[in-house]
Amino acid sequence: MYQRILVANRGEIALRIIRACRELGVETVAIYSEGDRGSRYLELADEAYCVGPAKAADSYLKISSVISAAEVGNVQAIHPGYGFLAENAHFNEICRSCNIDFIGPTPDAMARLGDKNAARELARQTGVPVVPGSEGVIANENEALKFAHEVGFPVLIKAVAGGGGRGMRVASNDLALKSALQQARAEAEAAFGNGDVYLEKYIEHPRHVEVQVLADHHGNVVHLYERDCSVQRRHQKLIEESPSTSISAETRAAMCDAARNLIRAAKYTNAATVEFIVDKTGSFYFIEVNARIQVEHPVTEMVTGIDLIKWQIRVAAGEALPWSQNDIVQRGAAIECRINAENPRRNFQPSPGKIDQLIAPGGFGVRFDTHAHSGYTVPPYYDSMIGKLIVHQPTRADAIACMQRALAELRVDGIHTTIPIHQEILSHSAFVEGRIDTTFVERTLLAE
Ligand code: MV4
Repeated sequence: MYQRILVANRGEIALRIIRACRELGVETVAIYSEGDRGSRYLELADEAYCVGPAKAADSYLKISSVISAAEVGNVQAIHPGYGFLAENAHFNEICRSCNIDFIGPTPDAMARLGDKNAARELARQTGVPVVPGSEGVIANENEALKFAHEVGFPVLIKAVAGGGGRGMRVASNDLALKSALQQARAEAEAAFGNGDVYLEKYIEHPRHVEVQVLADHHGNVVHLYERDCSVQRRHQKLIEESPSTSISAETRAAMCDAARNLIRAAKYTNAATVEFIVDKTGSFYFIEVNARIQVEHPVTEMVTGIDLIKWQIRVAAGEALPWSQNDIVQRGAAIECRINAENPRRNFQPSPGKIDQLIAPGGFGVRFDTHAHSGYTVPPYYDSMIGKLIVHQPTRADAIACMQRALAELRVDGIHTTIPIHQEILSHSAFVEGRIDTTFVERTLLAE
């Protein structure tokens, strides 16, 4: 096991990783930007180094500064968390060339799955269902039109380098497809430095269901069931839960199996999330692989009883996973609400500033992962998520009641938060009955 690792992140996930390390007896080196100076969780690390100004591009994203902190801190490994450098294959490569383990997949496996088109091709070869799509990158307008006429409109243009909905365009006829193709190319080129796009049949009103997988360096690959992340707004997830209400037991088994096979075929190690969309008929299609720990990992931890962060670290250090697939059970129901410093009444406008008072909820089945506290100032420079409220109960109905009780207990004074929208969603009949797809929030709640 490692003696000392660097946590290349901030906020709640940095704190989450520091906590796991403390329990493993691993020392931690934290990094912070000038925008996070004095953050209380930094005191829980054994050391903390400033890596630059508040702007992420000059600090958390600056590879030379992060590596310098790792060298000075004399660490054996780096945990990247999510966001920032977590899926940067170049950073991953540099860590290894400096003799520092990157706690995540190899740069090869990361790059193999980071190219959406290559990942889709691998899925196809592995027998994992994929949305009907173009054979690789679209060369020109005629090829796009030809594909659209084959599978029928609407079609979706996706960037090879894309993700999280960026560089995506829906088109419903020839004329729209021609202009959408140009727009998508330009947007992808600007955002990712790669204008390559491919086409898929557009699945309307999809549900978003993803499978957590863990793989070690000894050939063991297990899935930890699914999370349903359909409650989202503009590709920003609001609520995640496990199990999903969108799939049958048969679909669950097939989807989890498919995810496991894909990760094995990719020769991938560490934690991965295999993302699917599920259509109205219950058919599922592979979308992409997220080669990092995800924000919503706690719901999986609650239903499986497995600490994903600890296992990421152990697997990176060469330990073997101790379970066969049958040992992993999905017990009860877990729900997570992302608490963001945003004003849902003002189009989710960011609401940074000082939290005058924060009172955390507690009690049976309640977990609150946050770095925030009374007197904490939410900086304006980063993601607006200030915490995650997670509940675990025997049934989904119990979990909903527990979350409503916990949300009512949670007090965050001084800034606006997404607490009211969560209360609205949890009491909405469509959510309670599990009738939710990715259009639910924008269609139902924000329409008034
Ligand atoms: C799709 C789709 C419909 N049809 N692909 C959005 C983010 C990216 N990871 C994949 N996404 C989608 N791909 C086809 N062929 C609809 C979405 C989509 C979506 C997916 C997951 C979660 C939320 C979403 C919201 C809108 C659209």
